[in-house]
Amino acid sequence: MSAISNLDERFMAAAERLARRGLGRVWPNPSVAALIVREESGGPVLVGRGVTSRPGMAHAEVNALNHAGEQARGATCYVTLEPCSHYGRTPPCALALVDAGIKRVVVGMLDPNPRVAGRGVEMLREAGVDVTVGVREAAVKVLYHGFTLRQRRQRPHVFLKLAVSQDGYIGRAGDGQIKISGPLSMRKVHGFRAEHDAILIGSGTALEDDPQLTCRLPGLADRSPVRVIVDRCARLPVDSQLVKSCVDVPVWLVCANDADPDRIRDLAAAGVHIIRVPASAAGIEPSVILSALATRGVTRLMVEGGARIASSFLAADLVDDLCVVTGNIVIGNDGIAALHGLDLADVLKDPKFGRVDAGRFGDDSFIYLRRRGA
Ligand code: AOF
Ligand code: ZN
Repeated sequence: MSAISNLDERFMAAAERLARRGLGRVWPNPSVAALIVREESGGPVLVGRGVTSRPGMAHAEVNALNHAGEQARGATCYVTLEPCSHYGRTPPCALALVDAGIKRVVVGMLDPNPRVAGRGVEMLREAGVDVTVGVREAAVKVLYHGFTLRQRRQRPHVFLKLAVSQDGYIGRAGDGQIKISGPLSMRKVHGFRAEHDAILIGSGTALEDDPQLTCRLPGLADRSPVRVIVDRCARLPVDSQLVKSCVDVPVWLVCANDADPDRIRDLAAAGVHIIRVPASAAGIEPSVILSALATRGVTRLMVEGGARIASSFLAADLVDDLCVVTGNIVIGNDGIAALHGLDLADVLKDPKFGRVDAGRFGDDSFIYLRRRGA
């Protein structure tokens, strides 16, 4: 096995950036990127690159090999996730790499899918290919955290985003949607939406704000995540913005098994996908919601509120990443607290989270935390 070089790190970092662009796009599959590099007398030359296509279509390695053509013979393949070894919807990528004459493969991390889990690397080595595993592994693991959690724990990665005023409120009672964050934060939030498979809010927020929850960045309109509404009693109005647009961007409604059948029928007729789950008087458990979403293929979930949903996910210890944006506004009287039964300042100090980023989006400040050891 050859040692990890600085060049390996650089090509893997480039592959990682490419793979990141596909987040939220190819679920339930992981978004993988592969680069094919030839060692020429003047130094390394990139001859092929590929990313995972939509589910059922080609994997990253095959796209990269097609791009490289005959130039792949004798070259190195940098790939963020272990090449697959199984006949799934596509034949094994490990065999495709061998057949194309790839001489060395550099892998970010092993595939947590039990059908692969090291066998892709074995297949390559048995065919005489030189394989290096674990280049930039910590960074690559972040990309595939949702894919890994879905495989191992039957739940997606959960990213909670909160926007609060300077005095710590998320809105004013009875006032509908209040602008808390400025335009730069909104762009950032829409970027976050594009990187997730699904976005979730509670019915309180859906009724109060009548939001769209789409990604509205120029050129990224097709990157809107599935919109999930936790709505125990199926109260979402058929003439809400969400329902009216559900043919273009899906809406999934998670309601109690005993929710009103007439309401469910009307929503289903309008195109809403209904997910019935067990519920108690206290509501629907976050773990039940996450398992239902994982069953339907969701690997990365963004939670956008309101207070009740955010608190229940935090209290159940089901938040992996947390971003709090503080807008340049004071709400004052009648403010709605960001959380119920929890103090946001305590959550931000909780040692189980580590800070990955903090700074400003224009006039707003933000802090981004991630569960340690994730
Ligand atoms: C790769 N390269 O680009 C991806 C891989 O249903 P299939 O046949 O598409 O297989 C999906 C599985 O393949 C997925 O669960 C994961 O284990 C692996 N994903 N593997 O070699 C890729 N996306
Ligand atoms: Zn594959």
